[in-house]
This record gives sequence, C-alpha cells and structure tokens, in this order.
Amino acid sequence: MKIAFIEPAIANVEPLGIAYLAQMLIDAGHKVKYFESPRKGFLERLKDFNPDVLAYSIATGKHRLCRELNSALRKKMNAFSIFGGPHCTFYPEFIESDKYIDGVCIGEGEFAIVELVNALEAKKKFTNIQNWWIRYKGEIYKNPTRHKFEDLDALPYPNRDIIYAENKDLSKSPIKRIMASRGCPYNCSYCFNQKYNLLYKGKGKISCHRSPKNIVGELKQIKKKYPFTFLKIVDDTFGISMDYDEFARLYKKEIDVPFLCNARANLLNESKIKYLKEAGCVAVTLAIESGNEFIRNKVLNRGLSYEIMSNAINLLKDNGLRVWTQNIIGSPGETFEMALETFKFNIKHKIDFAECFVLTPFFGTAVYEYCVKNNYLEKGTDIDKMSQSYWLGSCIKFKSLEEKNKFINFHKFFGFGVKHPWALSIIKQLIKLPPNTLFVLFNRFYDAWRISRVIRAKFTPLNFLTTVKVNVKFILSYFVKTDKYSKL
Ligand code: B12
Ligand code: SF4
Repeated sequence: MKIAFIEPAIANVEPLGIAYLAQMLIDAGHKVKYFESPRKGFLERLKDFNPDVLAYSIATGKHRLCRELNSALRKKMNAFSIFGGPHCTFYPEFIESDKYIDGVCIGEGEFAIVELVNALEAKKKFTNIQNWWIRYKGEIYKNPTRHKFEDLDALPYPNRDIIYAENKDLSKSPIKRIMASRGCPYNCSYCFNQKYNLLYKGKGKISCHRSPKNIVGELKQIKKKYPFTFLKIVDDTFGISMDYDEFARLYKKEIDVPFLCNARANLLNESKIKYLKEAGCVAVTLAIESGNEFIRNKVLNRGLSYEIMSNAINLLKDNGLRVWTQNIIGSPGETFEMALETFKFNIKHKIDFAECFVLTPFFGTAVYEYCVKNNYLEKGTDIDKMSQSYWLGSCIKFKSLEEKNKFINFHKFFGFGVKHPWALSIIKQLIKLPPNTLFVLFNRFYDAWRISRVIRAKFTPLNFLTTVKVNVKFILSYFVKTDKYSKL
C-alpha cells in the first residue's frame, strides 16, 4: 500500500514519530512518502503518489489544522485517513469530530500501523486491531492498547530519508535529534507521561532505554549520510536507566559531537555528570517549572525541593556544563509575585538560558482536572480552541484581563530578564501594555539567540541562514488560520 504522511507546516525539526512508523511500514513492504503541505506543488505531488492511506501525527493544537487539511484532501481523493500522536492518545474522541477521520491510534504506533495497513491491503477485518479506534460504516470501534514494546533495540532506526527528501533544509541542518529512551516514571500534573503511564498500567515497563550500542549505531548511520556538528537528545529524561560509563566511552569514540540532553534534578549526581561531560555533553536542560514551592509541588506535582534543584545546577556548573532551565508561569492560582520567585530563582543561579512557557492544561492531564475542579478555566475553553503554542495565550482564569496580559507579556521577556536583571523595572512597565506581535517576535528571536549561545553548535554562514529560515517559517506557522485549506 502507499502511505502518505502529511505535515500541515514546514517542520523545524525531524518528526521522529513519523520516521519510526515509516521504517516499520517500509520493512513490511509498503511505500511511504512524507509531504509538507505549504510546499510548492504539494497537492500535485500528493495526487501523483496516489496514496491509499493519508496519515497525520498530531499534538494538541495541531489537530485542527490536520483535520481541516485532511477533509479538504478527502474531498479530492479516495483514501483511508489515520491519525496518531499525543493528541489521539489523550483524546481518541477526536475521531468523532469529523467524518473523514477513519482511524485514531492510541499510544505507540509501530506495530499498530503495520497491522492496520496490512489488513487494509489484504481486505481483511480491520475494526478489531489493538490501539485503534476505527470508524467503519457509521460505527466507531474502540479497541484496547496492546502491551508496550519494551525492547527498543529491536526497532528499526527511524527513516530520516523520507523526511529529508521533502525538507532539504533539515537534512543540511548541523543539528540532529534522536530519542534514546521512551517513558518517564514521574507524575508531573501538566505532562502527558502521567496519562501515558495510566494507559499502559500493567502493560509493560514505564521507562525503556535503548542500549548505548544501539544509540551510537543510529548516530553513525546519520553521520555518514547527514553530517552534523551538534546533537539534541530529546528524551523527556535522558538516561534514567542507562549505563553511563558505556555510553560515554562509545559515544566519545564513535561520534564525538557535542550534545544537549534533558535531565531531572533529583536523578543527577557527580558521577553521572562526569560521564556526560566525558561523552561530550555541553549543556543540560533542567525543568525548574516554578520557584514557588506551592505551585511547583502542589499544583504541578514536581516533587522537587529548592535544595535538590539548586544542588543539581551547582553540580552541573562546577563540572563546566551550561544550564538551560524550563519554567512555567501562569499556573492556576499563581500570582505575579509567585512568578517572580521563579524568575529570581533563575537569576540567583546565573542560568545560561531560562526558557519560559505559559501553562497550557492539556486535556486529560491532572492539571486540567485541577483547573476544572477549582474553576480555573476560562468560560468556553474546549479542546478545539486550545492553542498549539505554550506562549501565545492562556485559557486559565486570572483575577482580571490586565493580570492575565501581564503573565502573557512577562513570558516574552523572561529569558532576557534573567540574563539582564537590571531590566526588570523596565519589563514591569512594558508588561502593562496589551500583548502584541512585537513582543512575540522579540521573545522568539531572543530565545533562539540564547539557545545558539548555550549549545554553540558550529554553523557555516549557509547553515545559519537555513536555520533562521526554517525557524521563521515555523514561527509563522503558529499564525496559520485553519480555514486556509478550503482553497485547496
Ligand atoms: C521533541 C518534541 C518536540 C519537538 C519536535 C516535535 C516533532 N514534531 O517531532 C518540538 C520542539 C518541535 C516540539 C514542539 C511541540 N511540542 Co513537543 N515534544 C517533543 C517530545 C519531547 C518528543 C517527541 C518525539 O520525538 N517522540 C518520539 C516518537 C517516537 O514518539 P511520538 O512522536 O509520540 O510517536 C509515537 C506515537 O505517538 C505514535 N504516533 C505518532 N504519530 C503517529 C501517527 C500515526 C498515523 C500513528 C498510527 C501513530 C503515531 O507512534 C509513534 C511511535 O510509537 C515529546 C514528549 C515525548 N516524550 O514524546 C513532546 C510533546 C509531543 N510535545 C508536546 C507539545 C505540546 C508541543 C508543542 C505544542 C509545544 C509548543 N507550544 O511549542 C509543540 C507542537 C509541535 C507540533 N507542531 O506538533 C506535548 C504534546 C501534548 C499534547 N497533548 O499534544 C508532548 C507530549 C510533551 C508534553 N508536554 O507532554 N516538541
Ligand atoms: S519529569 Fe518531565 S517528562 Fe517526567 S513526568 Fe515530569 S514533566 Fe513529564
């Protein structure tokens, strides 16, 4: 069968989920192509390929664009439309929102997609396949999830060729990304892992790690075809159950490219940090989320004390690693003074880059339930209106519109203010203005520049221009109106 994976925007990073599924389908004998819809000749190229299946990978927010695009396409072609990714895992009821959605995959997709496409090809019954909610002849069939696939080393490497064939800028990017593990055992209230773990309760290990040999094997393959000078390991919490010693040795010997990874403060210790450093790690992303104890541990359920976070940062810095923190403002019940505690925590610890998000209570998360229970959601909030971004707005109720705007604006100057604390009095005046595009652009470009300072990847002038181009297009994609596909 022919499967077309479709992205409604120009991707600024490789969609790894799609790349994993693509290789599984190719190994099962199917033809796979990847298309980005804003590209020239999108519709003609898609029609030429003549797909049997249209497939979309969606996070909440992006689901609207994909649904509109899919229904515009289905009015022009006969195909079976399937969707997967975090939005479907959180909210499989998405299938009910449009008659052109034929299947929604919950959780891991590798084996589920192959089983479905094989059944479609063989014209066999396909309404009873695990992980799928299927629409067929006016009925919706809801199937349970299968056992989690734990042996990640047994999966084929994700297929980047199909992604880079469509998005040449990504293939040339000096930064590449991999996923070394899946799953996280913590229960932070705003994160999808909590729901994911409930979904897979009794169906396999929560956290699965690839072996260092397998990770390095993939990187060697990428290096040969698509050379890179910097690596981002995008795992939620890198190395939870990894042999650090072996990873450091193999990575240094075979790859030797500087990298960045995410860590959790309570899991770091002197020995792990030494191994990371030895391997070539130059910076670590550490989620602080809130400097206020109540918001951090009662609302966001982080389970981290001030001391643990502080010690981890000091350890990283003492070992010469740069620290990139992640922070959340605008949590339910947070006052501006509480948000300032987060800001000051970052200043006190001289953080290299303080990334900030405005809390988005994704449907299905514990913080969403907390908001509903305590009446913190704006009237009219529903999953279809939820923003794709963590930074353009908020559906949390604040004591006034002015207060809400203050948070939205403070987010735009957070990273800058942490690096330049003298600017706080000016920032306090600026954030009284209505939120505007200028502030958004300032934030996006300042943050991009800070990130470049933290990772210090080697860019040729061409690399640099390409990266700027890719990111500008990505930022613009947030402003895309869904009705644009009616013109297709
Ligand atoms: C790297 C990453 C990014 C990267 C790249 C995203 C990408 N397109 O690949 C960047 C930085 C760009 C990014 C941006 C965002 N991200 Co992000 N991101 C991640 C992260 C850390 C890893 C994603 C990944 O590569 N996973 C590895 C692959 C193998 O897993 P996967 O994509 O889930 O795919 C598997 C299944 O979901 C399924 N599947 C996926 N697609 C499909 C499609 C079909 C047809 C089928 C059958 C199955 C299927 O099968 C795959 C293999 O098992 C996840 C957390 C996580 N642990 O997954 C968050 C995560 C996906 N991101 C999230 C969010 C919210 C965002 C943003 C909205 C944030 C923002 N405002 O900027 C944007 C939106 C991006 C977009 N337009 O979709 C949320 C999604 C929550 C939700 N309800 O949707 C997550 C889950 C983190 C969280 N907060 O809990 N993200
Ligand atoms: S530690 Fe990070 S990845 Fe794990 S549950 Fe918390 S927010 Fe999610």
